[in-house]
Amino acid sequence: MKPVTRRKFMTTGIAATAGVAGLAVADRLARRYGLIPPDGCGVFGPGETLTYATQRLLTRHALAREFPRGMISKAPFANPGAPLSDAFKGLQANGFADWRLAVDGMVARPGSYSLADVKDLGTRSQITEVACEEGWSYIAEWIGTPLVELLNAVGVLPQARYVAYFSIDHDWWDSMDMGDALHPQTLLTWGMNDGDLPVGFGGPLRMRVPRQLGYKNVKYITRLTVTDSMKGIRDGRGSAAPAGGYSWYAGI
Ligand SMILES: Nc1nc2c(c(=O)[nH]1)N[C@H]1C(S)=C(S)[C@@H](COP(=O)(O)O)O[C@H]1N2
Ligand SMILES: [Mo]
Repeated sequence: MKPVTRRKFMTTGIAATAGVAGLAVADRLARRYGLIPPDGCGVFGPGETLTYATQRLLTRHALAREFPRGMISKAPFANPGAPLSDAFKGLQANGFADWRLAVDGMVARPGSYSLADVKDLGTRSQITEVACEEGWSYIAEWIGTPLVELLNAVGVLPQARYVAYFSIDHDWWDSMDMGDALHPQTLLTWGMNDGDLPVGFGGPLRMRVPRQLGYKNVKYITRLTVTDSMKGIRDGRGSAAPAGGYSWYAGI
């Protein structure tokens, strides 16, 4: 008999249990391995926990698909969203020179980063797809600083489990687990298709987490919080999405 890896065992264990004994048991198993999404006790319940836990065990290190340059969309769609605030427009008026990204929570060195400070931490570009939950998508080149570089600079404490990120506008916010936060394709994005990131696409600074659906890709981010729990952060569900009927975990 071939030795079964621990991950394989856990994955097939969780999936098989779900079929045989129902989702509640899968939920208990996932809980044992700490694979519970922040809104896992809510309306999406054990179903979402199963999707999240199984995908995480199978795809922990997987890369989102990257495309050749020729596949970049000629007319990418900027989802307009609500109008931008006066606070945003004030910062835009002087070329975002005063834009700051605050980093707090479970970090050794909380700080406030200008766009130049972020860029100094490193650059990566990749050609990936934005896929909206409503069914449309486009491919673009995204240029930014891997989130992991910033997390290394601030020194994430070992008990951290999530990174929450907040927009200056639209009450939009979200969070991801450390697997996505430390993933090399997760970018604090400030460029697109060889130029600055246009405001319509979330400029000057947007989270790009290409392993998840469009709504996790929050535009106009001004704050990151590293935490071990979503309780006490906004509505406690880890994201603005659950209030609108979409799950916290949106892996693709
Ligand atoms: N601040 C903010 N971020 C946001 C949104 C928004 O309305 N405001 N819309 C989200 C949704 S639902 C999607 S699908 C993508 C759309 O990205 P795009 O405008 O680049 O197409 O941005 C996400 N990020
Ligand atoms: Mo969306």
